[in-house]
Amino acid sequence: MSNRPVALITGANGEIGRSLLERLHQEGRYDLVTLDLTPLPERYRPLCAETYAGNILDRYLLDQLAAHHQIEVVFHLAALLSTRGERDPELAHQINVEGTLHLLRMAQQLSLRLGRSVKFIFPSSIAVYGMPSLDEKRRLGRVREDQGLEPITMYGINKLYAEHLGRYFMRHYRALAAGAEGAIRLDFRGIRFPGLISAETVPTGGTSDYGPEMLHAAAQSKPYACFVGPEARIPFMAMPDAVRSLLGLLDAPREQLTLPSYNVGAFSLSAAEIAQRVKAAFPGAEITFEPDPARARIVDSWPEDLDDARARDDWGWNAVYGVDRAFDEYLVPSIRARYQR
Ligand code: AKB
Repeated sequence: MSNRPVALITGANGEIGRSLLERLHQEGRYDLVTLDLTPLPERYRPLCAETYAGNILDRYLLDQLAAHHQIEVVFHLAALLSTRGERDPELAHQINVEGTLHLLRMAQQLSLRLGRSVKFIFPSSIAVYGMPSLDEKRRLGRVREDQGLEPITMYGINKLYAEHLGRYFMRHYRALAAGAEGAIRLDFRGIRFPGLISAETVPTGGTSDYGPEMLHAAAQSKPYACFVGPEARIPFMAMPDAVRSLLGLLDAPREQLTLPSYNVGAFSLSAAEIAQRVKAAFPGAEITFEPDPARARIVDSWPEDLDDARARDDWGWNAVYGVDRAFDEYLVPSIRARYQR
């Protein structure tokens, strides 16, 4: 172990986790410690100072982690996504809420021990929003952080509550305890992501998965039946931008941050528009629409687009990958290369 500060990444084996690990390793600012239910694949282990396979609900394991590593930054990525969460809502609650509570408690204790605030970076989601109807979804268009917060999925409810928990730990934790005023508290920073599309991995358990699934299926010459209708529209973002946004928020001076959780936007597409782009890149692609009413309803409840003015103003957020660049320079060439290997 070097004398660099330590960053803990939970859910490191997931889509965001793997990309973030690679990027943080390239930057070399932190010793990386990871925690995931499943062991990290061999190729990622050399990037880390230490890897742990275990459950975020295991408080003893978290205590061990905190005792052995001087963690200064936590990227808490572990979560059960929206489709999996609807199949097992109680498990979603345990992982997304109780698990987050354990990590927040650990980060708070570490902040006291270090004598400075541990940064807690939390990916939230468009799932925190709930549009009551398609008319309202169209009327609202790009939603601000304070609009339409009536999520219809367990996952969305969990993420919204976890944002509040983070705000509570940062500003009000144990307000009645002696010496609470002026006590050191963790530094919570949340990001509400659109559906993410990576060229490297196919997501599992989400409801925005039809975007990446369509693309990865076409690149492998597999037919794809899309589980939402052609008109379904939500915002998406390319994975490199998602990682950039996490690091941008991490580095923002605390005094410039005016919200506990920020929208970040890149582009908005209907399922038909994704299919069109996929077919243009892979002319043999066989894409059909066979909507699953329950999953389609979830997508309809999410906003068409995100208003990310606050992130732009407060910490200079700006997506590098607009829709053309995302498809032409990142997704299509990388996915093509990936399946030709
Ligand atoms: C999901 O589909 O559950 C996630 C999300 C939008 O947060 N990708």
